[in-house]
Amino acid sequence: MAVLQSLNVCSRLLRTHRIQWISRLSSSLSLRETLERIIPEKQEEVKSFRAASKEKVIGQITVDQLYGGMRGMKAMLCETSVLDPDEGIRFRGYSIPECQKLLPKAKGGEEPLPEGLFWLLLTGEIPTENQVKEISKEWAARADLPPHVVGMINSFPSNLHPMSQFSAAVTGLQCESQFAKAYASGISKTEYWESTLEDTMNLIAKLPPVAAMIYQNLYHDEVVCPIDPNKDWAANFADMLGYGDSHFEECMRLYLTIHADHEGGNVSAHTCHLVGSALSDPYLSFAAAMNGLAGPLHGLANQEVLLWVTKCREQLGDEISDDQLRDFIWKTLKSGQVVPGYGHAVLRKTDPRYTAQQEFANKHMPNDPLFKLVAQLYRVVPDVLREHGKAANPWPNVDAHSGVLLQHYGLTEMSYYTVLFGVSRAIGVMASLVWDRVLGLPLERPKSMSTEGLKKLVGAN
Ligand code: CMX
Repeated sequence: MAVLQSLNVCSRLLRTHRIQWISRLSSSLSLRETLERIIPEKQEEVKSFRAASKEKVIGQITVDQLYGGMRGMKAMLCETSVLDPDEGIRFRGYSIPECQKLLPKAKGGEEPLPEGLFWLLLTGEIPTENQVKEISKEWAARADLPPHVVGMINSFPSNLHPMSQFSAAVTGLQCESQFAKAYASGISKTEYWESTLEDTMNLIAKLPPVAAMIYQNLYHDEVVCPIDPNKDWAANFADMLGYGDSHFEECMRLYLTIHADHEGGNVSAHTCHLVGSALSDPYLSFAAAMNGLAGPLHGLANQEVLLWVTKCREQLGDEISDDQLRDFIWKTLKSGQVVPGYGHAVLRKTDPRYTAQQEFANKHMPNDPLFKLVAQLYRVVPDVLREHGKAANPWPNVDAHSGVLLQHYGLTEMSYYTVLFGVSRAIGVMASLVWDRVLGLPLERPKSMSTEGLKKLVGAN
């Protein structure tokens, strides 16, 4: 008995030491080494799960879903994040407040570094401060733009929307694709993820200078400042935009973290996955995603919110009563428009990305008049939308709040806001694209039906 007990103690000690040793080892690995450690295990898990469960039914499709934008249809895979209708987004299982608490921060800062979220989305693990610093350094080192892209951005006409400039410039970067080169050289399918990761790192690194050039050309005619290799990605971006004070840097860290990923079915994520499934390279896949993000029902809603709120202030002044606000909202609805920043295809409660921004505003700009108006809208809009009776979700989404923060710091050019969303969205959709290649996901090709075919299928006249 005594021998057994001491054997148990020994094995527990060995296990504890092994766990400590593994976690010490893990915390010193690079991103690529971490992925190399994780990938074989995950591939095996998916392979055996798929083989054991391939006939299991996970849902049914109704005629209404076919005409209704496939809402609720479980039809795709996304490993990086999951969206719960009531709770909102979880990145690899972590809520936004948990990410705010656990992800590494800049020295003296309170908001998480987007580099840390990228690591989490790719690996499922919370990185150490050093690991995040390495990513910041790598992105700073990879940020140079090829001369033809600089020339291209400089020659865009000022009436080309910033999102069109952004997506065109990303397409212009495509000649740098390591994936396209590797594919052309005939690499094996099992190696696709490695060059996809290289493209992902290069693309994310280059997005801030691309976006900053577009901003400076359109609104300030200033030259974009060089990257500082000692600063993090968001702080460099803030500098390049010309707003390099520590509060704006914190705002950008939060902004670029919370907009990064919203599971797989939203238009930008789904587009990136779909285009990537044709083995179009990461640059082409991301440019396509940005063309989807540019729609007013998706990412452009942050521009729409500011236009709408500005119109409200122009018509009603700064002191607006709840009754006046109610009338203004009704006017919008009666003219057949949507209330921008409210409603969601999946969410049924206030978007936690809205709440995170509200908390930031409460901390940093409690007396900002625009923040007060947005808070007043939060009190008034949901009841109006309920009475209107159409929107399944009367609560605000991420876009209802982001413009307020940017306006406060002087970034007032609302037609630019979706570009910031796009820079952030790269983190999520590109991490997903790497996993698409890790798991060897095939060409996406669902079956479409005609109304005639559907009628026959369900036995309708
Ligand atoms: N104001 C007025 N009407 C709204 C509404 C809103 N904010 N949200 C939904 N509705 C309407 C829809 O237009 C639809 O009307 P019809 O039946 O006449 O077509 C009806 O309510 C039912 O729509 P739903 O099932 O609640 O919402 P959907 O899943 O079809 O659409 C979304 C979701 C986001 C497109 C919609 O809520 C909307 O247009 N919101 C305003 C735009 C916006 O904020 N978009 C940003 C979303 C977040 C993001 O992707 O960035």
